Amino acid sequence: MRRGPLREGAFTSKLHDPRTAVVVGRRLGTALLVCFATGLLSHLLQEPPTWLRDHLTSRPVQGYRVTQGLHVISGIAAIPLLGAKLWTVYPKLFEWPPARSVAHALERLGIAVLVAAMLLELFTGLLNTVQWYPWPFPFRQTHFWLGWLATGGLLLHLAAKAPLVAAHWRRTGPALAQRRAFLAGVTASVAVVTLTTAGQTVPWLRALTLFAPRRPDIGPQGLPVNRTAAQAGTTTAPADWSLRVDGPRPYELTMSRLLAMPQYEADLPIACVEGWSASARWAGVRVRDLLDLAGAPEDARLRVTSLEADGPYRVTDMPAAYARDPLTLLALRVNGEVLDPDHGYPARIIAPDRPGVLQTKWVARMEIL
Ligand SMILES: Nc1nc2c(c(=O)[nH]1)N[C@H]1C(S)=C(S)[C@@H](COP(=O)(O)O)O[C@H]1N2
Ligand SMILES: [Mo]
Repeated sequence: MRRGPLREGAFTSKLHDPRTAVVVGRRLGTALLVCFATGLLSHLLQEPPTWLRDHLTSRPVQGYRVTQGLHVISGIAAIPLLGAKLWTVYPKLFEWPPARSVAHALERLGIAVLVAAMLLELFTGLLNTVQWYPWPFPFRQTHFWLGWLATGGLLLHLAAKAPLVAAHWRRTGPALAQRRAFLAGVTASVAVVTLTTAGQTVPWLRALTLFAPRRPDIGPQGLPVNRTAAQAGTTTAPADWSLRVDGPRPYELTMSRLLAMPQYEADLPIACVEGWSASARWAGVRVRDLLDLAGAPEDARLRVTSLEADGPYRVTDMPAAYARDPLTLLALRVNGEVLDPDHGYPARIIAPDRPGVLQTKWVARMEIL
């Protein structure tokens, strides 16, 4: 049986050792921790559970841009780190005997689940940044539950390996030139993938944006587009478009009536869950003025419906903290021009510190809840 990789001494590199595994593991663990925490936050913001809904705040204005930027940056950085970590430990796959005890078998099974969940999690996340979904299951729910599975598996793995991790946290043997070179290579890989993709949300890295799926300054009116008006079937908004607001005092406003209301400006980013962000100067009517006109109570939530016939973001709910924020607009203009159809003409929602998916375009109706 003990042939090929199963032979005694089949792996000769000195770097398949616990010290290298611990050093790479520390970096990978840090990236995964940041990725998990920011991902969790993103899920909570996108679909706030009832207990959280009324405690969310609309500040800092760039909050979601920063956390979601970090989510995608740490996720991308984790890919070469996971590669390095798996290379360091892969000889263990051929351990002999395959299981020494029930505990050992269970630990190996746990690692199999951990590695599978982690690979699938990073793979689905990476493909989401390019909006490619070559699988039959829903991305968001799958990514969410795989995240828990991978993080749970990671904690169990750390618990099982705690003595080994502790023993190799500091270097015990002599410095190894090979290890230093390997770790420098890992650092360089992480730096390259990070620096060439982070520009999709970090403005001062824009010049290095070689591999990011989006350049945040390319698109109509200098802003990228995820779902175009053509894809949403809203290229030609009805000529008699008017905004309908339902509440204690329901009303309808035509475009000219909307334009006759006090207009405000706000510099706010679209911060897409896929990791790109772009700021723009929006102008339009304050949502809170529209709420007051409809006699909405201070703590009322808002439901916004798009002209779009269907699509996952046709209807969105907005907790009171966002609806009452003076920066939250029903935007009619962007960067000094009437909205391009791809950016939501005739009107769109723009609010501070919110995921891009909730910045509803082609608004038809608002409903006070
Ligand atoms: N009605 C509607 N609004 C929508 C969407 C959509 O598909 N339908 N996409 C959202 C997503 S995912 C993002 S990131 C932003 C992008 O806005 P932009 O195309 O103006 O940059 O719009 C949001 N608003
Ligand atoms: Mo998005």
